[in-house]
Amino acid sequence: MITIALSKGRIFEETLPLLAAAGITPNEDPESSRKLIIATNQDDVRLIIVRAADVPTYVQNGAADLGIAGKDVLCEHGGAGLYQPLDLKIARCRMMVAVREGFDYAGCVRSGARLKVATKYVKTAREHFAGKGMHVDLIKLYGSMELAPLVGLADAIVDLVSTGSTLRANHLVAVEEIMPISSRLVVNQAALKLKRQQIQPIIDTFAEVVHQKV
Ligand code: PRT
Ligand code: MG
Repeated sequence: MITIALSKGRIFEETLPLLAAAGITPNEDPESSRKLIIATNQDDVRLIIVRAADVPTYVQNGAADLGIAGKDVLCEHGGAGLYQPLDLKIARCRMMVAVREGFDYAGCVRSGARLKVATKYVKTAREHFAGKGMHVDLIKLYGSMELAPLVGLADAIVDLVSTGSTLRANHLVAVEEIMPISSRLVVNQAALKLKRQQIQPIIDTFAEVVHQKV
């Protein structure tokens, strides 16, 4: 049995064509089904539906053989024990620093002022600001980061931006890009050795689809 860990939403939607190319069709739609284990048209392939941030944990521990996770999630997780053979170039966005309109971020950077930064991505943010030699107080949030500068919880946020409409709607502006983000295929290293006959063709097919798109 091959188990693939996916999250609902954009990653699931953008993974369907990749699965289809590998001849895998889910028997149910996780958006409407409450099942967390979804069978497929292939008797020996199943999907498990987990939170996006939990995908690396399932794969690292061998509870799933394969998974698809954003680079944001993988950076926070650290990637230990995971083989990352392929950038799938799906669910793309950018990890950005954003502040309230009119906030003098450049001035703070120049003067070395201590900044309060709210984010779900504490590790990524810590490394980014340390790399710039900036002193920051990090405030861990679990969502709706955009609110923090509006109510005085933080001077800046580190968050993902795709269209920019969430920032605009909240009178925030992006002031710095930390890194471009896309989703990667992750593979349990032991599973790759033990089940290579089943796993390698899936990796190869995904790679073909990704390369055809560019
Ligand atoms: O939603 P949930 O709390 O269950 O978990 P999650 O947010 O981790 O999962 P999900 O499904 O929302 O995102 C899964 C992955 O998609 C992330 O790990 C990213 O790699 C990727 N991705 C791509 C994004 C976005 N684009 C994105 N725009 N993840 C989140 N966003 C959010 C962003 O945080 C911000 O709140 O969308 C908002 C901004 O979007 P724009 O279009 O207004 O700029
Ligand atoms: Mg989300």
